[in-house]
Amino acid sequence: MPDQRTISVLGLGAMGRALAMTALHGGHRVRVWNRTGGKDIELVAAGADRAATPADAAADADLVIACLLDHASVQAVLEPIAATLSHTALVDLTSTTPEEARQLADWARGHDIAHLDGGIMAVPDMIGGPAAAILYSGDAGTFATARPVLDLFGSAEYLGADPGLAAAHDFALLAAMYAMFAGFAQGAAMLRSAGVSATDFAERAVPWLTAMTRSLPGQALLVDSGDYRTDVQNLHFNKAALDAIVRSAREAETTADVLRPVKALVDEQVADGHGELAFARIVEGLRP
Ligand code: FVH
Repeated sequence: MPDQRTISVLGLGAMGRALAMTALHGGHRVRVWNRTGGKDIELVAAGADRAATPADAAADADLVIACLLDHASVQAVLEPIAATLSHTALVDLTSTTPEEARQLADWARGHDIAHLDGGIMAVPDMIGGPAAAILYSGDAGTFATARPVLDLFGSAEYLGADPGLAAAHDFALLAAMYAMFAGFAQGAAMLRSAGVSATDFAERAVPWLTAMTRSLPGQALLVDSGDYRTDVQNLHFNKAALDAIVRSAREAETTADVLRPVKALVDEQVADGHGELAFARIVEGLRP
């Protein structure tokens, strides 16, 4: 293997294990560490080296990958080994907020650690497959150097030098995902009282939501231009629709808890005199 590297993976939850196994299958030397024992058995059987401490894992590694629960656990694991990490490349694939990513980057800079933050847009089973995407931001040199390894995990996209950019995109995408999942739950609850299973609902929801996502680029143009004029389905129309859906939820003896914040945003726009404009204008109600 011409470009075999020593990769250290700190954190062997479901995602850390998937990353470590993928790096092993890519032909790299992989050192693994986890706070509690027993999660590395398959990896060690596949050829990974078990490290007793984070410092042992990170010592002289070409690339240190942290994949821990959250920012606090990243700090707890990395801060005591700052000296070991000095002059190595650190990729943090833990989900953190943009500010937390920037804080870690500042800390890393202060210890001569090259830092790259990553937002994983995949679940563990997808790692190494064609549907996995990971967004990166921070040190461009580290992205370039680590690229052959990062490409093993999924498509790798570098968003820019601001270390918070990957996390910002990650959480924006997750916000959209959670709203969609919650919308599915609301619809499933409403249909359940009509005796329709969630399975049947899902069969209809998938093509419907897929078709609706095609309107997103058009909505984005309105948001980016700030010009929300529309010939179709203005906020008056959407207010009437949401009022009826909330009544329908009541008839189905479910709450409308998922819809209520959406309705509130629409109501606010209409009350402020924007009823002739497009639904996308609710984004203005989300500004501070
Ligand atoms: N799993 C997924 O689908 C998502 C997809 C998108 C990205 N996320 C993020 O990836 C990070 C890790 O996720 P995970 O799935 O591996 O999570 P867990 O299986 O819960 O493993 C958590 C690991 O973190 C270790 N840990 C927690 N607290 C500490 C601490 N204070 N000190 C040291 N290690 C800590 C934990 O260790 P242990 O409990 O086994 O001892 C696990 O190794 C995460 O940010 C996701 O949001 C995954």
